Amino acid sequence: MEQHTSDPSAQHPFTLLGLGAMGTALARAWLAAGHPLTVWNRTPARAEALAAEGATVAGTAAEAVAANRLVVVCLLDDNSVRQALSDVDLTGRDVVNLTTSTPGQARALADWIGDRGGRFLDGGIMAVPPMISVPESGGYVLYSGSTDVFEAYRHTLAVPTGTRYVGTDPGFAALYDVALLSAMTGMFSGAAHAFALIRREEIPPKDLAPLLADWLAAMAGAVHLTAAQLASGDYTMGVTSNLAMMVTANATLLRTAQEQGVSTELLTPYTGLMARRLADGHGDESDAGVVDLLLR
Ligand code: FVH
Repeated sequence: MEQHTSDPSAQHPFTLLGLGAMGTALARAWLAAGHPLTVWNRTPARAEALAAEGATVAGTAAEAVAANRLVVVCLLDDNSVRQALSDVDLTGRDVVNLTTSTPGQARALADWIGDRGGRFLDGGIMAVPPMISVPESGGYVLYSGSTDVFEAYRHTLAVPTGTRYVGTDPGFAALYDVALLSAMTGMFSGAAHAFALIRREEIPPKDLAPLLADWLAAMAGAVHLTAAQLASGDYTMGVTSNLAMMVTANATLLRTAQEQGVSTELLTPYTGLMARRLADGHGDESDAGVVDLLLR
């Protein structure tokens, strides 16, 4: 069984389980870089194109895992990973799981694989398939779990996109991943509300889109101040837009929605929390205190 070396130019053989949209993009990146790849997919037809591109196609997950020490997994969800690996001998295997999961699922999977003689590294992919093999796209994979596994394969893992190791806790990659995806969900919900506001007007959505993209990008940097305030416990530190002003402005946002015949259901969860903080006497602070209101 080949041990990966620290030579960044070496092209080591390994196994990839899962040839969905993301698994296929990853496979192509590794094949293009010259890595001998053994692949397996539940639906064999999805492996045909990759066979033509040089991949070795295994008939079963067990066969694929037996072929190499490093096994990268990119399946739909935690359940599919458990199903695919249920009857597979993992002794001496290094499993790198790029399947989206919760922190709890990642930790449990680390134990499950450890109990069966394997080492475990979890990954959270911060990229969509077209960003793979495009370094300037800004994509990367968050990794956490075994430092030894990350160090052993870091050059191989860096082939498709960037890598960021975030700690030995196997749940941390998933936690960072879900934190970023959750923030993205809030951003998309805000954009949906913005498009709804102009929907019945003679304003083409394409006229709003560049303004929206630039404004969101300009505001995104505010998270650094929020982080500093949360760390210090002083939510008045560096405040330029205080909560009292923002809650008054929120009334304008909500009234505009009414005027435009748009539901406020995407806005009110957040504006309601801001109003609660104001009612609790935090008008001179930023909205960082909303974070504390969310903790149960
Ligand atoms: N695609 C994306 O935009 C996102 C970007 C960020 C990261 N995600 C996560 O990556 C994982 C894989 O996503 P995907 O895009 O490859 O997903 P699909 O194209 O739907 O392919 C799913 C693969 O999983 C196989 N599969 C499903 N259930 C099972 C099962 N019970 N046993 C074995 N394999 C299973 C499926 O096989 P098949 O349907 O072709 O037989 C595909 O190979 C995912 O965690 C995203 O959240 C992607």
